Amino acid sequence: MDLLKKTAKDIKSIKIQGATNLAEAAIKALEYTAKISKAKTKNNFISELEKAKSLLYATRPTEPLMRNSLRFIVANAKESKFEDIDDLRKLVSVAGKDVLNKIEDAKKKVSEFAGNKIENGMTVFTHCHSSTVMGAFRHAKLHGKKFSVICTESRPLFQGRKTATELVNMGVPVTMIIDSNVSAHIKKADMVMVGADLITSDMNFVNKVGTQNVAYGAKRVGIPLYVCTDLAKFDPETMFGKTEEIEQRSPDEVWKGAPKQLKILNPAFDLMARELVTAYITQEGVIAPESVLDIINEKYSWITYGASPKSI
Ligand code: RUB
Repeated sequence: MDLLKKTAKDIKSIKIQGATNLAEAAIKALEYTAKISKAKTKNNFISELEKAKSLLYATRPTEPLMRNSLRFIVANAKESKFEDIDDLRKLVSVAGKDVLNKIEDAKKKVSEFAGNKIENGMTVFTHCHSSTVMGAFRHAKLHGKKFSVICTESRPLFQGRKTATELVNMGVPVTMIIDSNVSAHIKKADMVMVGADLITSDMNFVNKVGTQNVAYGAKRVGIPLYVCTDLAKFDPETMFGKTEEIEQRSPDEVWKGAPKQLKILNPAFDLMARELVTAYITQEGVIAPESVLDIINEKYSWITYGASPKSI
């Protein structure tokens, strides 16, 4: 199987998991498509890229970091003056590397800023598996902070086990709880740190299903909720009125062999209102939800590049 098809399959099945990891894999798959293209004209080359982009978009509909990255790279190729396929191939490779560097750089900064928020003696509550939140834990640990973590299992696919295993390997004390026990344990934490899949133009965010319980729990017991995220998870299409689609996954993940008449709902994500967010911890620092859009408009035109009401 070629790398494009394999990547699409692995993203769909969650073998490649989390917004950052899957966006990076999708960028590499697009670069690969350009590299092996046998197109003889620019039109054919671009249409191959567009096809690969659509295949990757369709794997997980709630992932703007992937969409923004692929749209930027393809738009660059489309709008360039180059006609020669080798020149276009190089351009895709350069734009791909540029976006990958931006993503890695953002993650490093977010991990550092979020890690600085963790103080000695703190207990941090997290949900699912976010490579960005893990980066914050790693940063805090490397800086000699003594802290502990409470993490959820994150059913039905148990991404919490990945979080717990990584923390155990890091030497950070961690307690795993079952998802339905969040309200009993959240009061033991000093703060919540979660990742994000998406930020909307009204500054709400989307993350793994179950985050809503965690966020309301944090509000109820009066502890802060920090969303550790690359600003490139902003979905520009929400500026044009798009209502974010929440990915619905197979009922088999919840109960394989369930009675046929039974309706099982298995959404991948929750949408959280901005009022539940203490701050977004981003590559631009720890910022209030209200400031996110201004920063994106001022400094991150690549995120909105090529997005239009027509793309909805
Ligand atoms: C993963 C999830 C993560 C975000 C952020 O969901 O909700 O919190 O994707 O991850 P899934 P990161 O397991 O369904 O992909 O910080 O690594 O981008």
